[in-house]
Amino acid sequence: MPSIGALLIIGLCLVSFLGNVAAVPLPEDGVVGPDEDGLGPSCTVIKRKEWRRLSKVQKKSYIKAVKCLQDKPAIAKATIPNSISRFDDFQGVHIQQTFSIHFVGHFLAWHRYYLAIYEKALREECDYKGAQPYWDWTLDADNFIASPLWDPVTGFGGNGVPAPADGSPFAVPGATGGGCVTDGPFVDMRLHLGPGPSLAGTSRCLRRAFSPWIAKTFSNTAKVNNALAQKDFGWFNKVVEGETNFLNVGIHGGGHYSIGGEAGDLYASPGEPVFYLHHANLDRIYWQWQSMNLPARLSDISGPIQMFGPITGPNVTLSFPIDLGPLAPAVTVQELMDTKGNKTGSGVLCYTYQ
Ligand SMILES: *[C@@H]1O[C@H](CO)[C@@H](O)[C@H](O)[C@H]1NC(C)=O
Ligand SMILES: *[C@@H]1O[C@H](CO)[C@@H](O)[C@H](O)[C@H]1NC(C)=O
Ligand SMILES: [Cu+2]
Repeated sequence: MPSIGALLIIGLCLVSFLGNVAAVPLPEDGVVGPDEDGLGPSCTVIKRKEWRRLSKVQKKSYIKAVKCLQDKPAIAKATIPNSISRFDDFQGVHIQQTFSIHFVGHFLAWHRYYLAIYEKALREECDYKGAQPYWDWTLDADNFIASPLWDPVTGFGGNGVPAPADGSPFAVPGATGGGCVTDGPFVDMRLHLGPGPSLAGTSRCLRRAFSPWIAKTFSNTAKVNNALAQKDFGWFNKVVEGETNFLNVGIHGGGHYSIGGEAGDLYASPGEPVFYLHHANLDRIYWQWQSMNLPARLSDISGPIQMFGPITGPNVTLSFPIDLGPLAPAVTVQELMDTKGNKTGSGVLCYTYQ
């Protein structure tokens, strides 16, 4: 059993009213027509795009929707009493389930569903018209600090203020900053849950501790290609998640520890708004891997049910339940295998990547 300490560290719609004459609704950029595949119109497939392919207006509308979620009252108070906002609800559920959703066979399926429900909340509760954007961090691996994601106006703001090292032997290599963010849309954000496993009510700032070394070492194209080259899901998942040490944090850990601070907290990382763009990118890579051999890979699932579970099982199968607690009804892994499953009648999802 790994120590908890060790785990801690891994741890417009432009409804175009042309004046008030002939209101011609323009198709929302990023949404494709219901008939794009010649399939039934059971859902409208939305297209998730890389952050820098969004227009300025789209970027602002995404960030506005995230802030809206941070202002909407929680619905999960029955199980997470100190959750204040809908944004907190998501973070709280991740904190509660940390030990049952990482280093397990359903790690990618669980986070896939979690993201889809977050995207749904942005769209249905906060009037966001686009799809969940993703962050292709390979584009920033060699110049992490210069990433447009950290732009204070058209991005998520930058690094945390320098903070004294906490003396932890698990300090992230190359980490800088460490304190509260000093600019951008989340400069005044308050986190109410965490850090770590704590669900006691707090009021904390958003912390970041950029590590360009982590980005360069783990968030590069060679690492992604290595994951994509894996022959079965078991190996793909292992390569993506990596290990609980800084010699091999995988591309999952790369995204988390390159941002650091809240994002580097195995439990509380969804308190970092960029968490959702990082995980969308992992999900995109997962879908890319599946798409290389869809007939086989729409049903390839394996890996332990229990964290670091024994090789002798029990293992995750297609009928394994994925539970988001108060966020959404439970579904099976099977229902999450196809990102367009609701269109083909095999699941609950309805998005694709561009
Ligand atoms: C679980 O999966 C492992 C690795 O694929 C396999 O060796 C083991 O037999 C499986 N356990 C059960 C109970 O099926
Ligand atoms: C999936 O599609 C069906 C119609 O085919 C619809 O009734 C159902 O609500 C959809 N599920 C989700 C989760 O969107
Ligand atoms: Cu997670």
